[in-house]
Amino acid sequence: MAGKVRTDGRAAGRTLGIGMVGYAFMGAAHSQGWRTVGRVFDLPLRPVLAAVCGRDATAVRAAADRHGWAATETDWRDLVARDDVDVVDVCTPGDSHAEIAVAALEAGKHVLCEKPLANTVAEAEAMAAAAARARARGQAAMVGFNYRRVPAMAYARELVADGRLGALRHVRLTYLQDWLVDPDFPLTWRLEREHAGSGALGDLGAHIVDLAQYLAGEPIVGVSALTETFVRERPLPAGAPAGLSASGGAGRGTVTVDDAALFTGRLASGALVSFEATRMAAGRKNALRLEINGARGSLAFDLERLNELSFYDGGEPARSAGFRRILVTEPDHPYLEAWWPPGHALGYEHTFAHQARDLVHAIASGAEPVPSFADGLRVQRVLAAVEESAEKNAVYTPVPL
Ligand code: SOE
Repeated sequence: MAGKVRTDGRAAGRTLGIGMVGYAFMGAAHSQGWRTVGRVFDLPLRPVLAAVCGRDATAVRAAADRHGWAATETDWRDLVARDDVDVVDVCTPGDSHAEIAVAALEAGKHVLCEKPLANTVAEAEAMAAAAARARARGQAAMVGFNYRRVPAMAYARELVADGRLGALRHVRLTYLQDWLVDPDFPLTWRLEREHAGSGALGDLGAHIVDLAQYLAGEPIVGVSALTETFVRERPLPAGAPAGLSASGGAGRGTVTVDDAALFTGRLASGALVSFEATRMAAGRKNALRLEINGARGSLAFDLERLNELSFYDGGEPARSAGFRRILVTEPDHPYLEAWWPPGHALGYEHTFAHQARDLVHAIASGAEPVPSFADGLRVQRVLAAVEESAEKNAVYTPVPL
């Protein structure tokens, strides 16, 4: 499936044609990843930005020029049908993930799909089934939980898997943003259930559910939840959003998703997990924070300081023990071998290059990429369970004094 022999660039060898659907915030981030990955990492296949697709011909041409795509399409079916596209990268709102990803897999393409995998469990099940059929034909399907590719997160997973924390007791995760705190922020697609599936829950909660299961190496087996929509009506948008910004126009519409989700869960081993996802935490821009406490030690992480990991080793003598800060920039830390000398920090955008790197290796070796569509489905089931629990609203009122 992968194309012509090329010898320029670090990723010498056969090319791998990428076709991307969608070019807004996530499309821009994925473009950066695809543009960079073959120049930084030694890869068995050389990604080529073959074509990008969007409905507006002028806007997609401008996006192609800005982000380095060779050609444009205005119908995703035409992108999927192109001979120079080996991988279809789905960066559209959730309501089109299933249709595009399943069609691309059935057309023999590899697929990378943004998170959350889908808007519903039924869609995610269809996607996971299509991915399993495609896998039997040698195709790869990966879901874009990019925060697994923060070097400190991949290293944290190694520490947990190596038993450095012992049996896990607590996992605590919060993901806080504030771009919805203004009640006049317009009703963009991320606030409409029919397009986004859910609100803070699917947008941010999906990341922390995936991280909890990834870091612990075990599934969440039960949840109990509260969700809330604080601002129920907003101005209709005046035009297309730019990143997370947008301006309001005439008229108002109803918000059909949650603004915040608060839930607890239990891991298969019995460890307790707490989650909080909101886009209304004034002053918190992209604050994904977590702490894991085990019988032998603890870990703590803050995405706003993503080159650092705090580690407490309970095996050290009490008088000198304490949380210490590990600067995760050494060449033998995950993904760091190809970047800068120690201490020369990485950022958000690098996670997309790492994601692309891992997918290219999986395609070349025939290994199943992780997170797979089955992993995406597991997250989707947790999100659905959270919504069900919140709807049932089994709240017990304390007896007044
Ligand atoms: C918006 O809330 C958003 O872009 C999410 O959709 C992304 O998944 C997250 O990585 C950053 O914030």
